Amino acid sequence: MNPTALAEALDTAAREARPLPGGGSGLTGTAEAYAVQEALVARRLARGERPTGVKLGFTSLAKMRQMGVADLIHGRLTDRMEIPDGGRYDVSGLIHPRIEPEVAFLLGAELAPGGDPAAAVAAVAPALEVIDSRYDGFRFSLPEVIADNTSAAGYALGPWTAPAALGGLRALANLGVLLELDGRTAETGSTAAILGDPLRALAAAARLAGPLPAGTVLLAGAATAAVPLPPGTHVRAVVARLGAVRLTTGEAA
Ligand code: 0L1
Ligand code: MG
Repeated sequence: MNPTALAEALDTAAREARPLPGGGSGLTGTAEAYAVQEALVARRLARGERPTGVKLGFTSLAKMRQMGVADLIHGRLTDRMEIPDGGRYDVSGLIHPRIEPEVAFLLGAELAPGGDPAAAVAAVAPALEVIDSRYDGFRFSLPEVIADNTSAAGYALGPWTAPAALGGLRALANLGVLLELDGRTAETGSTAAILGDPLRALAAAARLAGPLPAGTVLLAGAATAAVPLPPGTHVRAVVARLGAVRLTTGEAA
């Protein structure tokens, strides 16, 4: 399938919540896969969506093991994907959503590849990411998941904290992370699972997708494996010292 046709097929799969079979795209290289991702995101922007940031995937061993891959990947975020903190999120139009706890960065200045990530950060926040692979059963090759904008579907951001309030960004290297569904612990972990220190994710994002302009939101990657996200569920993620972020999925029809 050529890149434009695959981008259209992935876009339609997302809009109609009808998954494609994974493994059959014929994509072999990452350059080709990112060209498909760009064409896919361009379709969203042409419908009026606004770019808001970048996300990284497979930044933790738990996620790499869960999905059977070993490479860092990146995708694009848009305003249409943002879920207000504490808000309601309709999952009825999704295929098989999963949710994972993350750390988000807000850039106060441009970050070029090789630039100083700490100097560019305006604030950090606890975050939730909803992923929804457009491939049947979350089964895909690495180029296929890159083409599918790294399964991006939605994200919620908790309160922003300035680095000075943490005594500097080194504090982020090992903070406890909790993911609760309906008040029950679903996953626990540490920010150390994110490349050993989430700040490294920022440097990686600048290298892979930079320069990143001021105002960019970066989802640094999951601190735990992702868990299924059914309708009618209250979700809360807590990152020590950063606080909590919440969402509730709509009831089943
Ligand atoms: O956010 C992520 O970790 C990207 C994951 C992409 C693969 C998946 O669908 O789990
Ligand atoms: Mg993620």
